[in-house]
Amino acid sequence: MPRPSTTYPWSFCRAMTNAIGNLELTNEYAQALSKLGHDLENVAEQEPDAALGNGGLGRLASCFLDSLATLNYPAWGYGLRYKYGLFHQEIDKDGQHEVVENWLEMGYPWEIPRHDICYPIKFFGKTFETYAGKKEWIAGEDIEAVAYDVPIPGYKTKNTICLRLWSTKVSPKNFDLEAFNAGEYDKAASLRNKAMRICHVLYPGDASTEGKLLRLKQQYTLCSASIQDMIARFKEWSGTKVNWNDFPSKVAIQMNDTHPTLCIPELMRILIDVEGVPCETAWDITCKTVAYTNHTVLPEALEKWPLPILKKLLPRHVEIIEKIDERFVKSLAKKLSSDELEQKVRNMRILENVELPESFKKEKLDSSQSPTKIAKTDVKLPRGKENMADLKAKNKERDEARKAAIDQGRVPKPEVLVRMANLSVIVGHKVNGVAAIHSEIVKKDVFKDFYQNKTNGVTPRRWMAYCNPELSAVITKWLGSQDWVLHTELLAGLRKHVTNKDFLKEWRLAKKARKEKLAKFIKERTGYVVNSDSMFDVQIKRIHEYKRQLMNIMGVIYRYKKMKEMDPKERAAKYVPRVCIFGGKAFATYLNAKRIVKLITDVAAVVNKDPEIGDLLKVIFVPDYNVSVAEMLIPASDLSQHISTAGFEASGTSNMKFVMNGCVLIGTLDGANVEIRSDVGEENFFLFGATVDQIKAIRAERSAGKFTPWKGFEEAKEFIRSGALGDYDYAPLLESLEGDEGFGKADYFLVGKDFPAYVECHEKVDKAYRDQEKWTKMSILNVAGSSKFSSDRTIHEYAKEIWGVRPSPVP
Ligand code: DL6
Repeated sequence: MPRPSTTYPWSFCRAMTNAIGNLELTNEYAQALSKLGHDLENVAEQEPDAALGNGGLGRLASCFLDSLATLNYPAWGYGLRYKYGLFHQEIDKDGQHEVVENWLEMGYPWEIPRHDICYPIKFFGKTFETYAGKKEWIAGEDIEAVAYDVPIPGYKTKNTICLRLWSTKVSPKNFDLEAFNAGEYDKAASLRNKAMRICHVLYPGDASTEGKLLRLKQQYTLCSASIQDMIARFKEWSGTKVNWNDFPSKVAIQMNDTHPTLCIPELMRILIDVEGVPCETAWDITCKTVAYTNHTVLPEALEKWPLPILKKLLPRHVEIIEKIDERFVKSLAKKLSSDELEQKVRNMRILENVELPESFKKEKLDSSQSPTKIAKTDVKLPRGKENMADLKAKNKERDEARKAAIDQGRVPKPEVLVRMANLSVIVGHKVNGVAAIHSEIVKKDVFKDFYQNKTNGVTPRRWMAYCNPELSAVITKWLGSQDWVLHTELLAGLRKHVTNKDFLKEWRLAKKARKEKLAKFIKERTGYVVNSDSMFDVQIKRIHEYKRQLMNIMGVIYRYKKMKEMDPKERAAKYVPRVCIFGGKAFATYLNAKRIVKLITDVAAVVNKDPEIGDLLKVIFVPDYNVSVAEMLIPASDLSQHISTAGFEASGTSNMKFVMNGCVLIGTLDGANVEIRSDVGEENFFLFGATVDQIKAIRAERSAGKFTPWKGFEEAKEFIRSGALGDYDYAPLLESLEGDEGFGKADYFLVGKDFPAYVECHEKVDKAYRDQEKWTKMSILNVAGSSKFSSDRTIHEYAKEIWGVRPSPVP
């Protein structure tokens, strides 16, 4: 084998193994450790996962950092250093329990505390106008953000970039020594506790006002510290002569979803109030500096914050946001006719539930004014399904009725909300979605102009070379070099070997080696024994109704029921042995997601001990799904499920990882599945289910009472209801599949509608898997067609088309 770094068969790829792999020092490390009596794999496994994200969004950012470093871009990543990461998932007889994830318990050796890099962060207080006519914000709470740097080395390059994580503390000058000496210890430590709380946990509950304030404090801390840091570096670069107009050509900020949206008013505030830049120039600089990536079209995931809460916490920022909103509304008033104005403004402006002032309507009539710069944006903002053109008239009627009811005091006045996505779209110079179909939806329904597509990608270092050394070695051998790790387009070269029996055999052996490892891991984690000759069918991702783990487990129930109805010969002729593997965390307050977890484990308990079924069907829920578990499962999978309701999954990234590891997908035309299917070849992808275009008509049919569910679906529901799985109350979960109308009800995610096609598609999977040679070819052709899904391609696109940045290799 030409290169040492992928030949070492470790199981998990943590920061250490990733770093030594990228530095091409794996074998040297392994040898050095062995001389000291240690095994690299064991040492690597001691490292905890830094669980600083919730799912695809954070993991995508990590892949991007790897590509940025590898491709020699001068980039920085910013985040918060949470004391406790995403919770640790425990499963018992009642289902999922969340336990604190104490990843810092033993310290984290890869971070470098930078006590020299520390910025003040302010909250609450009031704003004043100074005698000089400037705005000043006198804060009510002062804390500090201190940097912890995690180096990210690139692959085969000297370029190492920095992930800077902020932790919060109080300055000693704010310690209340007087209170302490008076024995009032709680009072003395009160500010310190408030500061510490900010970086305590990822995504704290935000149902209460206190919870909302805490989340906003987190978001603002990230934005303020990072912007101050960028400005400090820009000033250092500028030397004695700072020309603020150079800022956008030196700094590009990519907002990864809406959580960092407060970067916008913070950059404006610092430029105007602190640096004395004129408002118009600050506006221009800010627009040219920030760009926004939208990662979801789910209405509930688009952040909106109550204006009074935001105002209380960040009074100066709200003034700036209100100004941006006002400019935007004025610009619309100049562009649109009076009849469209009200509805358009309602949809597009930053503030929700604010009446349009009469003066704007009047201004509309005054056509003499020239348009302002903000008039660049003509966007249609998210209103979910209600935003269809044909519902316009209905909406107008409804709005008028609602307004009358509010005016007459029959219903309370709705709270004014700040729509963070609208703010990002209005100010950002580019907006992009994360897969072609997602960007089409974003373009049509959400953000009409200023949209781009940047299909996501994943790093082939971690997700092929390091997590699957066995398959990587086969690829390297047959391609003749390891260059594919940097140039994934070379993977297409595998196609020409697809009829070579030796190649097919080596491929199968490599897959089998990973399956054996996984079988061992499953036994350790769950106690269940699985046969590694079975098909490994895997669905791992956050548990959500739109991702339809429910459809998967109902499919398993249906399969089990049918098997029980058959005699052993018939059963063995129809079905290939399968291990159906699930993994994923349900958000702590998302009850239906937790019920789905419980359902999977209940089905496992019944099926796995049924002697009549034996190895023909096993069900596994791997607890505490995280990156390390993914690295164990993905290389060992034969089939993986990406079965979201069409139009709901923005992209998905695990689908890309599975394809790169020679796993065949079953899925809907959703997210990046669409592009994957086209690149690997339609015959190498198991497609089923309603398309985005069909869904509207299906829902209409359903609410007109015209939908008759398939008998097989009713049988699966009946099995759950029957008590065969124990006495857990599944009624609320089953109710979500029933009824005629409503979000989250009436089978909103079309499980029943797609179920027959899903079951039929699995029959095709069984048939294809029986022919092992055919299946191996499909597996190879998946890898051969996976080139586009490298995050190297994605990063080059962002750099060229959004940031205007070129690689700058370290000399
Ligand atoms: O773009 C990364 C990832 C996509 O692959 C997933 O399809 C999408 O669900 C996820 N989005 C989020 C946003 N959620 N919020 N808030 O996690 O982004």
